[in-house]
Amino acid sequence: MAVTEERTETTGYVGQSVARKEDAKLLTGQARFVDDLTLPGMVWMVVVRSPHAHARIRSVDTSKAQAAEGVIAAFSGQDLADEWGAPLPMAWPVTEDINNPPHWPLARDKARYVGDGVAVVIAETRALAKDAAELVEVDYEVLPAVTDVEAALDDAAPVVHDEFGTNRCYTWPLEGPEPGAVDKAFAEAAVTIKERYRQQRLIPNAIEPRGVLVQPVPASGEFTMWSATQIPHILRVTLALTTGIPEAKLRVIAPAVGGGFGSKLQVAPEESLCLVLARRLGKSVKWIEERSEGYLATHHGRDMIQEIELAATAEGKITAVRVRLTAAMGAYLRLVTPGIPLLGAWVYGGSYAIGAYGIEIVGVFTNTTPTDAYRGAGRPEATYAIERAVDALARKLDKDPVELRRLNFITEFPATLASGLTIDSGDFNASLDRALELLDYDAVRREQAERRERGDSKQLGLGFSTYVEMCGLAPSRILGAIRYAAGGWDAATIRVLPTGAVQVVTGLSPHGQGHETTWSQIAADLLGVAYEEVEVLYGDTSFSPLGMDTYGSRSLAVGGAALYEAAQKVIAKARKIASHQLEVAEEDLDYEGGTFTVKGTDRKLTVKEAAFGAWTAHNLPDGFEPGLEATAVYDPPNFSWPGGAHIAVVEVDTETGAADVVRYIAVDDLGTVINPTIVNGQIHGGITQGIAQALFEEAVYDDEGNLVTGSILNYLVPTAAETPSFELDRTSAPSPTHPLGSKGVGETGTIASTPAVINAVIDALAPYGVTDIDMPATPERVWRAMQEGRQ
Ligand code: MCN
Repeated sequence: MAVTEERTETTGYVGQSVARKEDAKLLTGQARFVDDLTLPGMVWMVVVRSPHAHARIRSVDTSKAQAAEGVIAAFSGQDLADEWGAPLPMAWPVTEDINNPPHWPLARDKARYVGDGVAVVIAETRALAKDAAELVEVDYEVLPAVTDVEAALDDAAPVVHDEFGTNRCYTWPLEGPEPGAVDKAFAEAAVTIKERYRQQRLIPNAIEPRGVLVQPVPASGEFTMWSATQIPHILRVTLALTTGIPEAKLRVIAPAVGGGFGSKLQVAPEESLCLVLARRLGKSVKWIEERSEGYLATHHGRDMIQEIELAATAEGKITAVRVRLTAAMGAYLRLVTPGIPLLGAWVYGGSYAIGAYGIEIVGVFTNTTPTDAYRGAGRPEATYAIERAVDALARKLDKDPVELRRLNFITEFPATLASGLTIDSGDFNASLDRALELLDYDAVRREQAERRERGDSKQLGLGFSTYVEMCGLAPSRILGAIRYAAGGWDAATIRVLPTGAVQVVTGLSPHGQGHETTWSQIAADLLGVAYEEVEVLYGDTSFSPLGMDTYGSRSLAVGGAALYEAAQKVIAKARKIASHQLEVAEEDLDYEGGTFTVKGTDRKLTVKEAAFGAWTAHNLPDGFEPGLEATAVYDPPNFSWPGGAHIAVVEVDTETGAADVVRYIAVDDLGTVINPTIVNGQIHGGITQGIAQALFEEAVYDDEGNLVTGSILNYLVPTAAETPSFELDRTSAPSPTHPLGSKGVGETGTIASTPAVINAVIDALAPYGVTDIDMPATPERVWRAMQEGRQ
């Protein structure tokens, strides 16, 4: 990997690539994942899943399974009907009239996708439970299924939820402030283009499959749940609401979690099942997902058809963007399914100063695994559409795609978008300049021309993506305005212990992002202690009751700001102790790096000394509460707006159609960077996921609704061998609304990279007249596009 030297100037820990605190435990196998946990008397749950995409359940006979060796119980959906007061939660009813079907943890009347749970078996061991699950007899009446999102809107299509009489789930429109402005801009435009793109369905592949273990204490009615989840706090609230277990009696722990990428931002049927079965049986119940089971039962991502139109002046200034999305919900609405396409709805104008904007989203039920958050969630789709459309406009006008981008960039900040939100900061030209410099644009274009000239069998293509992203979810009042059921704030508590060691409790729930490290860096700098002296605690509702967890690249943008505010409160308290003990007014104290100094003297008191004084409580100001700790809850005033320029250089083998990414340059504006190595890792992973969508991955269903790509053998997750050595650099336009000036990074790579790669493939194939290609751009698709383009 080539990384240009980080240019942050720092004397503290922030900005340094300190080694990750988490890694010693992870690399030596001492981190404890759910599957490492065993409890006395623990039993195992296995879910019996429908082999049919659409089938009425006539009856479920569990008697043979119940009689099998080691089996403790077996239940159908009907058997467990009284366990829940409400269906699984759906927290984002995007419109008032949304069709919101009840989603019970086990199907009761119909199975609606291959993998839908229809029964459970609980046995002494996992193997015995699996064997007995095969003895459950389900009498299905198989019904015709529909898996294609557009076909599902046909009047003749099978209806997934009979009660609605349609597969349309909702229609959600958004138009800029001036009604009719979009139509007017299109009517007056010198040039218009209309493009149609397919966002294929993707399957998240966290390295650790899902898993859950619930321990009941029947005497007190208490439950402890360990789950491989991104959202222990949201789980606790929603499980309490749906199962009737009092919230205070339910403790949710996210132990070591091996990644999620959105797939563990869920209140899953299996979590709810283990909890109610532990209550019913009075035993600890464990479930661990198998990989191919996860392909069916963990939610999927993307799966939408996009139509995007641009209106422009003759010179290429974009005057309006109009978008229509047809988005697959899958068979049920999970936690935030309907809201995922909306997360992109505000940024289909990209980093460009467009005049007018309108979008309509239609959510559609299909007989497929439900969709929900997958890295980027709505924003990779938006960025793909606008970045490809800008290239299409450049082709139509015969302009350089770089120049067309520059012509349209937003250059004044804060910038209010035609969609209504305000980007607080950015400098898109600066990132693009730096990326072109790293690339050596002219040289690569020259080589491209030479290869074309000599008819080289390996043609070069150059693809750009100058993106802006909306992350750091989110200002609570905006979430409320768009009908999301929860808030977007987060919390931090800082305790300076008597010895001066610092304990930080965060409401986030990291699962690979390295918060122990970056939170330690921030706290150590603010409080003037060593990095090693900071301990970061997370992922357990018993000691961090306040939190909204980790997703949407919100942790640093929201939880990091809460950490900063908590530190300010601790410093303010310590200042009172220093003023009292040094016998000067608070204003006469300077504070830097953990030490208060009386102005113009060398009389000092450190935060550590103040903490010891706060513990002995022998000499505190009147009314001062002993102990040195503070909690802050931070609700962000705006989203976080990272942006930048990504460039892919692709070599296409014209004989086989194979596209190979040979160079990848990413220049991102993340404001203040806390830990460059962690950030690079986030960008590497993100870009790899974006390349995966462009070239490799696709969930394919057959006409009966079977998932054809049902295993990691035929669902092509790329490895390091399929990616180039990334060339990374950064520019910085610090966020004015974040106390550290930082912007989120967790999704940038995924959001930016997919269109860069596809634009590059299309650019390589320009001599063949190719202007479009579906994802993933497999060798076969590329080869066929070349043959069709030639005709
Ligand atoms: N960071 C930094 N400087 C910045 C921005 C971030 O040093 N300017 C650091 C943060 O302090 C944090 C990490 O980078 O340690 C990521 O921060 P942030 O952008 O706030 O993202 P989150 O921590 O909220 O993580 C969520 C994000 C998402 S939405 C997905 S999806 C994703 C991702 O993180 N899933 C991941 N990265 C992942 N990484 C791993 N290993 N596993 C996943 O499942």
